[in-house]
Amino acid sequence: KPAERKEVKYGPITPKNRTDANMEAFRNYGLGQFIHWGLYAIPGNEWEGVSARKGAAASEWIRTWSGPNAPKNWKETYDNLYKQFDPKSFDAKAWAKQAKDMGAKYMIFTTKHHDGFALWPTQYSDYDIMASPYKKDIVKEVVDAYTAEGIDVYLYFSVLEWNNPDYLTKAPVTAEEKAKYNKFLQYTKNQLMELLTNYPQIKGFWFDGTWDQSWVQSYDFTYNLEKELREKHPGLIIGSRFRNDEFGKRHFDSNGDILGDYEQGWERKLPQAYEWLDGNDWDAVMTIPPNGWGYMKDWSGLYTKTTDDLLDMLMQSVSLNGNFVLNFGPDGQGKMHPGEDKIAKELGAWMKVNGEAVHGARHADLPVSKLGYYTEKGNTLYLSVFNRPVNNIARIAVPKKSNRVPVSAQILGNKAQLKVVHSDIGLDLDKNTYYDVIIPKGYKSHRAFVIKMELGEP
Ligand code: JFZ
Repeated sequence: KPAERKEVKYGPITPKNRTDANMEAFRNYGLGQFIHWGLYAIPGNEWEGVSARKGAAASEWIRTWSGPNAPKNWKETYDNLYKQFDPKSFDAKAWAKQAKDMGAKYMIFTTKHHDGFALWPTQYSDYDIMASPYKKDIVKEVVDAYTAEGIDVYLYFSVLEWNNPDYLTKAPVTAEEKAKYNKFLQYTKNQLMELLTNYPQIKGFWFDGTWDQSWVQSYDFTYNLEKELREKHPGLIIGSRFRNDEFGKRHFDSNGDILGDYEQGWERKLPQAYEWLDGNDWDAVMTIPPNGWGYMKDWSGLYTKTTDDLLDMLMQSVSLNGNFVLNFGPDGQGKMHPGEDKIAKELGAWMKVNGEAVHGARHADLPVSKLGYYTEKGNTLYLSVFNRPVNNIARIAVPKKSNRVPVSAQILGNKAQLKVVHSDIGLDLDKNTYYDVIIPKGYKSHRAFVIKMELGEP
């Protein structure tokens, strides 16, 4: 943050930490699902059976890469994939059921990625689902199915379009460029208004592809567009990746104030300390492969995150007041990758027992634990134990000045009451005191488990 406040005309439109019901719901989600689905699902990161790129390649970017086995005119090939898009196994209700069983409370769906192909029937382009053999409104199916399961829907929307002749990367200079790009801006606005008209149930937008100078320099347009979107859809939630101020500052304006309702920069990474977040709402989005949001046929040779890895990230996120959003990339027929199915099941089984430490839970103001992550709900404190101590003593440091300390404890999914012992071991006596929760030696768990503690007077 700058020492002195600067005059910023195109700063935040909504206040930090909105207190309305929609934002409260956002804070309570804990776990979300992202779905990247589009034409890139057909190649699945391969040209004729050979990976376009190995390692940290993002499969939904295949149009930009030739790769060892790409057809000569691979961009043209890609731009004709829509003629084959006919997902016979697509079942939005099955996806929504899976997400619900996994414990997801919101989902983000790609209406249009960087390739520009719209998965809904749009009046403003011919490059949409109606041009494909499928010819049905996929966005509607998804919005309806998830809403019916009680899962809030957010729409991912890429501003950037690779193959739109009106799109520019650099800020327009000539009159001709300006006319073209203005047309593009109008088109973007039309599509966004159209999405709000068609799918009034949605809770928010998850914007992407807003980093090019053309968009950055359009701060007057984007500021007004944000206002119009909010007027049309009261309560709408927009992340910090939508726009920037007149000095080109994205996510946070020149005074360090967040632009939008939550910080949207945590992409395949997590904040390591609560202080980093400056009290802002946030979510983190995560892939299972190293980087690959769209379908990847072949996971071999890649490190794909395990259920335990993901649970660790989930609890870290929630303990820092954020939502953790796990990405799925269904194949060209609409089926999830088998590896994703497995993870969804395992996460769901864990969430069934431990979900109360996630949904509606908040950051707990306690010294960080080496054993795992704290979350809290009213007078209930949760410790998700990822590192079980060899002596089975879960030692909880409590600031001396605190008027709430653990008075009783159990393990979620287990009825037995655990012993709680005040063990003032004499370290940093002026600051903290300690409460030991005794984990029964016979208690076995093959994953992280959650100690639930009631807090009361010392
Ligand atoms: C973008 C897309 O390019 C990608 O295909 C995917 O949809 C992902 C969710 O979003 O990629 C980004 C965007 C922002 C950052 C990194 C990758 N970032 O802010 O670090």
